[in-house]
Amino acid sequence: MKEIMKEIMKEIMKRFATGLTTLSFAAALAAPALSYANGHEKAPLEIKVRVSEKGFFDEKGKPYGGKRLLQVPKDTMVKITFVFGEDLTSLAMGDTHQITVRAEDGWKQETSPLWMMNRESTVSFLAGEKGRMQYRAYCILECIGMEHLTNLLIQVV
Ligand SMILES: [Cu+2]
Repeated sequence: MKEIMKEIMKEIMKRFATGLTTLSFAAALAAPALSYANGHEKAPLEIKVRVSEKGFFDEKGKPYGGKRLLQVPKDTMVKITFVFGEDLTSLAMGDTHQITVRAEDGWKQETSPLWMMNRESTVSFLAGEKGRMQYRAYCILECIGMEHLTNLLIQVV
């Protein structure tokens, strides 16, 4: 009787161990599939850009524009999250922005409208895809400060 119990326990332990192995194997298979679903080995580059009546700013509050471009490495998935960045005290707080990112060949992607109730929207693209070496981001709505939201240059390096 004791021997039978031992055998059963052994069998249970064996199955348990096999089950665990199967699980971790499945997890190992699933993980890269999730991270690299786009088929590119590099991790995506995530950038936040604040949008306000004063223009485009980085996370530290430094303005883009003029000679200050946004540079992104070639063949990298770039995710730019545009963030509604109006001051609470500004009239523009009630404003709405909507940003288009456009390449020289006409490819473009738009954010959703950015305003108080929808403060973030992300645009993603593969930098340098189809020979695109430069992108330009600008607001497509008539807004306060639209003259400052015409030219965020994104350069592929
Ligand atoms: Cu705008």
